[in-house]
Amino acid sequence: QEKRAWWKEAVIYQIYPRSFADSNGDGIGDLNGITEHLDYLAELGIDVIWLSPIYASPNDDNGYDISDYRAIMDDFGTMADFDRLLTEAHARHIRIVMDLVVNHTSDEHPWFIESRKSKDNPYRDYYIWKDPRDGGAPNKWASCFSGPAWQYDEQTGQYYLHCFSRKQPDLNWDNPKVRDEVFDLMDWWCQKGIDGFRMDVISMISKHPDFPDGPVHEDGYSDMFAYVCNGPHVHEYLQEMNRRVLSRYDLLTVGEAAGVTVEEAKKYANSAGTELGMVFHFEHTDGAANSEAVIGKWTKNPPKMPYVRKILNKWQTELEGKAWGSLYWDNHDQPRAVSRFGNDAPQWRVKSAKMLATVLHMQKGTPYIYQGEEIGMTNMHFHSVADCADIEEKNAWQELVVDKKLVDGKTLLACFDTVARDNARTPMQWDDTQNAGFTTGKPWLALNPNYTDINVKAALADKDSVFYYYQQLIKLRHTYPIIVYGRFRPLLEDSGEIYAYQRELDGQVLTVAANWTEREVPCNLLDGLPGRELIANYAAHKNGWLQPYEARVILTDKS
Ligand code: TEU
Ligand code: CA
Repeated sequence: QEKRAWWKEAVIYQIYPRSFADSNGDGIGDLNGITEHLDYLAELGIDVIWLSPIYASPNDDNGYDISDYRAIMDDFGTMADFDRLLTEAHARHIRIVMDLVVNHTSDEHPWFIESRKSKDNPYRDYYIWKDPRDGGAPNKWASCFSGPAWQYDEQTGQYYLHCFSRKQPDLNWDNPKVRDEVFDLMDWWCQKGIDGFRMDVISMISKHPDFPDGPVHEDGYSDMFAYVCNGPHVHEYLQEMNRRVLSRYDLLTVGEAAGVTVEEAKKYANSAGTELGMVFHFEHTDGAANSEAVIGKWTKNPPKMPYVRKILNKWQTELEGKAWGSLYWDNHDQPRAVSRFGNDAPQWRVKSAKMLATVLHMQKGTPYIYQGEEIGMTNMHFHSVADCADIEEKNAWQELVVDKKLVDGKTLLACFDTVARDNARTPMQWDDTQNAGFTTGKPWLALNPNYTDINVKAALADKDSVFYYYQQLIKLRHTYPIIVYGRFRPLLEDSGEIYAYQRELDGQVLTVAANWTEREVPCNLLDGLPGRELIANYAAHKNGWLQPYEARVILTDKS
């Protein structure tokens, strides 16, 4: 029997503050903008908001490069605004989970400013510095955002490691002082009354002590992932974090665990609770693995349902009784769910968005909704690299199209339309007025022009909208323990079109069937099944068939 916890029963809503709501007309979403829309989130019924980073930052990577962990980014407001947001959220029984970005800091963080000054500076070992090798970088690792993972620093003649951008130097977690600092700042936020942490690339805090090259690719770079993810001390450090901070509060913790396997996840999110509550894995969203890539993560192709199903089913069954899972289709690093996994053509957008929501929200684990997903927001169309704001896209363009000419611009733009992070970062579409009610000024990133049709106002006015379907799914989760705690059992695993499974708890059975295609598909799984329909995205079903993108959920009581 699963141990109960509020964060296992909760539904989380992720806010990317820069793109959510602008309260002061500077074109940038902010904390007061979020506070103004809390009633909307309460109406949706979510329990928790995960805020992407709101700390002081030079914004090389939109706040994932932090220069002061105890201050609010000027663009987003003040600490008083934050305190008000926290109070107002709590008044609506909505909890707030902060993004904790401590694999790296900004190069403008005082620790790094000190660290780079001299080899004997007390902060030197806060970061990872190495001597040059053969007059060049210490090894061949490529950074996640193109180019080498090492940056040479004139001042001291050494290189520092940055797994992400040059302005995101990696902290040295092997230094106990670094761990003290991190645990202190976590404690500071806990004292404020926040409700948890989403931990950015927490699987990367322990690096292989030898920094081996690994197999070097044609372009002269090697993959660092095997040497930076799930490293030798990662579990030890998280257990220390758990002892020193997490266990002293009642928190939701979710580790963003790049490179995590299901075996590793059983340690990070172990049921004994010695590390984290749960982790995000990337096996079902990893573009390179689930559809043919053009280069690196860049692909033009949709993922294939049987692959996605195989991955999700594996995580459902393998974690059972051993670790808690998380459920998501998209986030601020991923394309829009309905465009990637569903069908965003006007005639199928609503149906397929509801189908995807059903498949995910009836599974075991804590579901995450990314802002705009609940109204079926879609991917953007990028006409040129000038339409992109994301450092990952801009660097990829420079390296792949301009410098190395490995792919032509048209192809890379098509890949951007398919998987670029900016798809998720176009501003939230509130209504059909200018700039979708997101801002009265000039938005920091162009809106998706389809905001005239797809927006919150329209969704709230239409009882068949994606919004009300999500609202219903959330209510169901809050009503039926089987949806939270039921054991998962896969069905029809050979089907190329249908994703089906069951959940079981105390003799009750929940049966879920979803047609992942725009064709009618024969299916008699639900015909004559005793019980009642909890939710469906068609008003009437057809015996023997699942209609295009049809999804249904039947609850059968103990006989
Ligand atoms: O992401 C880390 C990560 O592993 C990826 O999701 C990565 O951004 C993606 O594969 C690039 O294609 C986290 C944050 O979610 C992301 O926004 C940050 O850019 C990154 O860490 C660095 O902090
Ligand atoms: Ca603003």
